[in-house]
Amino acid sequence: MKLFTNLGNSSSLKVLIAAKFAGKNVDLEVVKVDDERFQKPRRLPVFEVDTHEHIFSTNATCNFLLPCKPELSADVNFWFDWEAVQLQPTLVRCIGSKFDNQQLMKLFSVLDGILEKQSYLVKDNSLTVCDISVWSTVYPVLTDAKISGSFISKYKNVNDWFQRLMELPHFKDALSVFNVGEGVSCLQSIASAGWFPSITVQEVSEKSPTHQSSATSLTSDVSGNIKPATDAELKEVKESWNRNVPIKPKPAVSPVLPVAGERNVLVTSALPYVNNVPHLGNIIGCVLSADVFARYCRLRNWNTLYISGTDEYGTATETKALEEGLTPKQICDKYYEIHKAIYEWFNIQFDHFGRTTTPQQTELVQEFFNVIHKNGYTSTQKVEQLLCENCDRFLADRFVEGTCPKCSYDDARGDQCDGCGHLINATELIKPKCKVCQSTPVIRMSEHFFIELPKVEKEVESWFSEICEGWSYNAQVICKSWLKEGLKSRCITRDLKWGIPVPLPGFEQKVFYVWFDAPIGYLSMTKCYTDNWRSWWEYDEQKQVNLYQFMAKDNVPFHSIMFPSSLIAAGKKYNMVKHLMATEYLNYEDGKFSKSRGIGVFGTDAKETGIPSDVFRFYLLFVRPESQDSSFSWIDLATKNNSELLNNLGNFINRALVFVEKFFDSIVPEMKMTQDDYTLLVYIKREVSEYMNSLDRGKLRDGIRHILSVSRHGNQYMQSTKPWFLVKGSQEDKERAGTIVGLCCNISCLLTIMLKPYMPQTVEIIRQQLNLASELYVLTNDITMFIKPGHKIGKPVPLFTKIEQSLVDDLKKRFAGKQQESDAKNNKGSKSKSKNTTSSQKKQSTVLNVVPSNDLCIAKLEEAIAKQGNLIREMKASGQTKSEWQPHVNVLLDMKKQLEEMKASVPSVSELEDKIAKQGDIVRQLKASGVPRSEWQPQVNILLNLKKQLVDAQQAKYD
Ligand code: B3M
Ligand code: B3M
Ligand code: ZN
Repeated sequence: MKLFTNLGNSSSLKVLIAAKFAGKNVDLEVVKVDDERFQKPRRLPVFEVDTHEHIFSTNATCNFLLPCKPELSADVNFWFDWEAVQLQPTLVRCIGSKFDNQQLMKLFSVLDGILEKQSYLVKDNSLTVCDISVWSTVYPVLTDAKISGSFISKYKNVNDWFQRLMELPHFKDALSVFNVGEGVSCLQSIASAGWFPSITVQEVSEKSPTHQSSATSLTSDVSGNIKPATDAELKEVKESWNRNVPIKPKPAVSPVLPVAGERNVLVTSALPYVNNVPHLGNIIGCVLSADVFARYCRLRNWNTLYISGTDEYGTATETKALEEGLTPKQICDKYYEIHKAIYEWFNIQFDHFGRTTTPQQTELVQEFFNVIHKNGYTSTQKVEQLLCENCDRFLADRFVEGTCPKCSYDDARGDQCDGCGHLINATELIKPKCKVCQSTPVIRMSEHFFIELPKVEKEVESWFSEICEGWSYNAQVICKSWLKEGLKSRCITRDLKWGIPVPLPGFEQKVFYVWFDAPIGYLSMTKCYTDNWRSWWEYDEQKQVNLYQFMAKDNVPFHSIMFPSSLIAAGKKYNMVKHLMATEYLNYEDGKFSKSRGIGVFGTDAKETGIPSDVFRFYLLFVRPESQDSSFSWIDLATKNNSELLNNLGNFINRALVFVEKFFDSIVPEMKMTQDDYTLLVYIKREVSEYMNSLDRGKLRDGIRHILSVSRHGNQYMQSTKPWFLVKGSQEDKERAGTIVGLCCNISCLLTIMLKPYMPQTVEIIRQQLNLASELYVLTNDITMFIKPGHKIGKPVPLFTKIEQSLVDDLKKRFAGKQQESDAKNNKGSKSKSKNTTSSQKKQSTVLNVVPSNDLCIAKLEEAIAKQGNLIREMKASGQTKSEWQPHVNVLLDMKKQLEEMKASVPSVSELEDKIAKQGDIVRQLKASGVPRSEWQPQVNILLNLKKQLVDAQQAKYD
C-alpha cells in the first residue's frame, strides 16, 4: 500500500495517522502536482491499494485502513461527510481572504459545541477514525501562527481536543514521517493538488421573503442532515423508475406562437444600449439571465419566445458618434454587430435579436404616441433650451461648454463645472459655445410632450398589487417606493436628431425620449420576428401569455411604472409584465467594472481568456447578484471550476462512463435495483423538485446548486458502493457493479438535462458521450429510466480542465486596469515637456485605483478633487501656460469620472436599510440617555442623510 502526495498536503496526514493506528505499513511517495500519473483526474493524495486500484477519497482510505465498529458507522459517516462537504471546502475557500468568515465560524462552533460535551466526535467517547479526519483538516488553521490565536480563544474545546490528539504517539509519528510544515500554506498544497471537495447548498443565506423557503428545506433538516427517505417517497420513485418513459421535447416550430390551453412564456431581456461594449455585469444582468430562463422554459416543453435587441436611439449614441467621428447610424451598425458577436459567443439563444432603429419600431412608437395623445394622456410644457443655429440643433447639456458663472473657469460643461465642481444650468453659462462647431447658441423656448402619469396612477397601483408577488424582491421595493412618492408627469420628447420623430405638426424637429421608445422595442422586435406578433402582446383570454422581463435593477422604474403606464394609456388590453426579475449589481474583484479605466472583463475580452464560454456562464450564474450585490473574482472562478465542475460534476459523469466503457464494453448493464438505489433516487428527486421550484421563481443561482447536489449524491453513492472492487468479485458482485454504473449513467443523463439551461456546449458534449439523440428529454418531476440496459454509449472524455493559479494571476493582472494607457491618452494633447507631471499624475491615479469604493472613498475623492481644483486655479493665477496646467485638468477630469462612477454605485437598498436601522438605534439610545440636543442632533442628521440616500438608491439614475 502506498500513498502518493504532494509536498505539504495535510490531507495526507489523515491516511498516515489512520495507518499508524491500524498498524499497517503504508509507503509514502512525495510527487509533484503535475506528475503525469495523477492527472486523470488531477488530485492528490492518492492511495494505492495492493491491487493497483486507486482511492481518491482520503476519508474512504481512512475507513478502509481503520474500519470503525459497525454500530458507530452512521455517526462516523456523518462526520466524514461534514468534513468533506462542509469543513474542507470552506477552508479552501478562505485561501487568500479572511479566515474569520461566518461560514467557517459556524462550522467551528458546531465542532466546539460537540467537544464541550464529549471528548471525541462520536458519542462512544473513544477516538474514532473521523477524529483523525477532522483533526487533519483543522490542522492548517490551528497551527498557523497568525490566525490560531483568535481561534483558540474562541473555540477552546476544539483546541483542547486538537492539542490532546497531537500529543498521541501515532499522531506524532505521522507528523515525523511526513513533515507538512505548519499553517495555512498546507491549504494551498491541498488546493493546488486539485483536491478540494464540493461546496454545500447552505452557504447562501438570503434575506428576501420570497427566499424563505430555503434551498435545503426539502432535502435536509436544520443542521444539514439529509432527511431519511419516507416509504411514500420510495414507492413513488420505484413506480416512476419502472413504469414511466422519458418524454421527448416537442419539435421546434418557427415562429413560436402561444397556444390555447398550453403554457406560453414570453421572455425579454432589457435591451442593451448599443453604444458600449457590455461587461460581464451587464451580461448577467440581462441577456444571460433571460437566456437561462428561456432555455429552462423550453426544457419544460412550454411555448417559449425569447426577444431582445439593441437600444439604439438617444444622446448617448450621438455623443459616441462624435467621439468616434462616425454617424449615429454607423455607430449603431458597428456596435450592433459587436453585441451580436458577444452574445453568440456566450450562446445566448434569442428567438430574435433585433434593433430599435427599424421601420417597424418607428411605426409602432408613433402609433402608440398617437393613441396615448388622442386618449388624453399627454400635455405640453415649454422649457428654455440652447439652440445652435449653425448646427440647427438644440444642445443637450453635454454638447455645450462655456465659462462657469461661479468660478470663471472657462472650460465648464453644460451640466457641471470641472473647475469648481458646481452643478450649473446650461443656459447660465457665460459665453456658451456649441461643442461641435464652436459657435454661440441662442436661448429658445422649446415645447415638449409629457405623459400624464397621475391619470393612470390608480390603475397602475391596482395592477401592481395584483401581480407583484411574482416579482423579484428588489423590483417590488423599487416599484412600491415610486408609487408611494406619487407619480408625476414625465417629459417624453427631446430636442435631438437621433430618435423617432414626433408625428405632429409643429414638432417635426423633436424626437421621442429614448425611454419612451425603447420598451416598445420589445413589441416591434416581435413584429420583426412574426406577423403574428399581436398574439404574444395583446391579451387573449384563450391564449394566456406569461411575460417575464429580466433586467438590472436600475431599469425597474421604466418597466414597472413608465412602460405599463404607456400600455394602460394606450387603452387596449396588453400582456403586461407578470414576473419582473431584477438583479443587483455585479462588481469586479473588489471594485467596479469601469470602461474608462479598463477595469474588468468586457464581452469581447472573455473569448480571449481561453476559458470556455460555458465556464463563464456557469460562474456568472453561480454568483448571479440575485438578492444582493456580488462580485466576479478570478480566484473564485478558478476554485468553482476546479472544485465544482471538475471534481464534482465532471468527475462523476466521467467516472460513470469510463466504468461502462472499461468493464462493460460500453454497454449499459442490466440494473437490479435495491432499496439503497431507490433511496438514492429519492434524494435526487428531491433535488430535481427544488431545482424546478427555484427556476420557476427565477432563482437561477439556486438551480445550479441543486445540480451540483445531484452529482454530489452520485459521487457519494459511488464512493460508498465501490463498484471498482465489486467488478473484480463474484458474479453476483459483478452484477451489483453493473446496477451501480447503470444507475450512474442514468443520473448522468438527468444531470445533462438539468444542465441544459446553464451549459449548452457541455450538454452537447455529454450527450455525444452518452450517445443519445440530440433533443434529449423534457424535464419533469419524475425520475425515469432514461437509458435502458443494452444501450451503447460513446467515448468518454474528461469534460473540464483545471484552471491553474498562474492563469488566475495572469488574468487578474490583465484586467486590473489600463491606467498606463489612459495616462498616455491624457497626455496626448499636451505634449508635456515635464516628466514630473506625468509621474505625479500616475501616482495619483494609481492611489485612487486601489481605494475600495465606499462612502469613505467618495469623501476622499471629493477632497482630492477640491485640492486638484485649487492647484489648477493657482497654476492659472500664477500665469502658467495651458500646456503646463492641462495635464492637471486631465487628472481632475479623470477623478471626476471616477467619482461619478462611484456615486453611481450607491450602496444597495438592503445595505442602507441595515444602516438606517442601526443608526435609528443609536439615535434612540442617545435620546433616551437624556443627553442635550446638541449631542444627538448630528446623529439625527446622519440618519436623515441615510434616508435620503435610500430614496436615491431606489430611484438612482432614472432621469
Ligand atoms: N437600454 C438601459 C440599459 O441597457 C436600456 C434598457 C432598455 S429596456 C427597454 O441598462
Ligand atoms: N426619467 C424623463 C424625464 O422626466 C424621466 C422619465 C421617463 S418617461 C418614459 O425627463
Ligand atoms: Zn454648433
